[in-house]
Amino acid sequence: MKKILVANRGEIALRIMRSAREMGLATVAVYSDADRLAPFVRFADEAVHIGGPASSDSYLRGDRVIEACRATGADAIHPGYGFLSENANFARQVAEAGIIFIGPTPEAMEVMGSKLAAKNAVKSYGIPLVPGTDSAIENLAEAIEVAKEIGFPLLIKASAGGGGKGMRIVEEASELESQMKRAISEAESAFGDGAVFVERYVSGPRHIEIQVLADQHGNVVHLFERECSIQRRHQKVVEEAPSSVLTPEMRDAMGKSACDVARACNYVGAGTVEFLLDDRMNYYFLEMNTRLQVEHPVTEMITGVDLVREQIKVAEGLPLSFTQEDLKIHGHAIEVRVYAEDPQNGFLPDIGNLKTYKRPEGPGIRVDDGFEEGMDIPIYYDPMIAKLVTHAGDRDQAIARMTRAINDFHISGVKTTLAFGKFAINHEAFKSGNFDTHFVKNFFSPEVLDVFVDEEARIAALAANLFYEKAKSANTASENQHNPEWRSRRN
Ligand code: MV4
Repeated sequence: MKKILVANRGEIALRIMRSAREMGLATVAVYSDADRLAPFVRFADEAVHIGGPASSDSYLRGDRVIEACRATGADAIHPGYGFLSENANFARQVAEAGIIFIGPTPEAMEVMGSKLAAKNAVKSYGIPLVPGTDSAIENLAEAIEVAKEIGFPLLIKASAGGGGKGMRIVEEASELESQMKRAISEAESAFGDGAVFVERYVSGPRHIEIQVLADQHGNVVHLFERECSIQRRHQKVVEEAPSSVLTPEMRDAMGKSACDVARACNYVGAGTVEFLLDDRMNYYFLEMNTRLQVEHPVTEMITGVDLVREQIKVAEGLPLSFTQEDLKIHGHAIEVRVYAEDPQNGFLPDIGNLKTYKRPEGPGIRVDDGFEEGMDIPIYYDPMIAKLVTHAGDRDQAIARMTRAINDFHISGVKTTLAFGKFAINHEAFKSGNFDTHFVKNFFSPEVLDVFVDEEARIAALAANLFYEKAKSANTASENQHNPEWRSRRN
């Protein structure tokens, strides 16, 4: 492998190319009209324009991506996340074109893309599953039969869904028929596959996922968990590693289960196995994501492993260079996603120009982003501006470091979720570790940010006043240099 094409954009394209370059590989970017001036395009050794700003005209055009590979002589494609990353047909076309797809086989992607196929694949491995059906429910009589066993509330899920798409809660028997009908017709129109199944509804669960790595020689390891319960409408907001509730024994058991899920589909590369953890610390396998995930940096921070580098080595056919026993957890890492959204106005995307964009710096801080000061945030894609990651010796220090990093992240021109992140990680429930997937719903309302936003306004006013006083006494003494007010008002 000599040259890698990255079929993605923004922060993840940049992040992948950095590892590729460190490995001595040449890099090719593909870009849309909207990304002509983006840092990832400039960073690449070569760049190929593949179409208009809409994803469907560019980043989702597998044919143009493969053509760009041919034109540049790239011998591998890294799909990043989103876009074509979990498209089994694309992976197949890539292989047929004689290009290496940096990821699992199309077959593994297909098995895990179908929640029912996934359940059946792992059946013989003794992995805990939420009580429910393992084949499509076709009619009401069947649903009533299952409901009698598992009770209410229950959850109807689309087999082709995932990531929260195509789920319906049924509170009582009288709703079962209408909800079934709706779920089936929704699944048909959304995924072209009307297969639905039923599970017991686990209320107030935690979302814990395990990072796995598998090579082409049958070696599978896990790189511990990420706690991802702090999410809003299935969009993760804060992720951390390790989880503050897992005992070493639980971690071991869930890690082994995750490796078994990977084995069950002959997985190759980096993947993530999602589990629910209920209030009695029972865990259940939910689904496997067959890609590198947005939140992979927290795992990199606590393990010291460069996951993209490992993905590339595995795709080249090299065996993993470490065993499970070699892997240890070092300290604690937290990621806060910074979106160009207004948390005080229903998280509406607030695209525009990044008038000010100053990143926090210092030990234990990592910022994965794809923007620079003065750039416009395009309306066509995900409104994530940056992933802010802190790493420290323990969880309390990682929280303190994140708070400091958020305070030192200066963005103007667009509204961001920075204050929301600060609210979340400093909330009593987060600090204590006692929270679940309902955190945002339970604790967040737009007013809770007033204190943070006001605080910023106060500091700005104070700074302006200090500046004014200093200018006024510029040719006299410098008594304002250690203004005690300034110190006491800092947070
Ligand atoms: C569940 C569940 C409760 N009970 N399944 C949402 C994402 C998808 N991976 C599966 N999801 C859920 N499945 C049963 N049987 C609750 C969720 C869920 C959830 C899971 C993880 C993170 C956030 C969530 C938010 C709402 C619901």
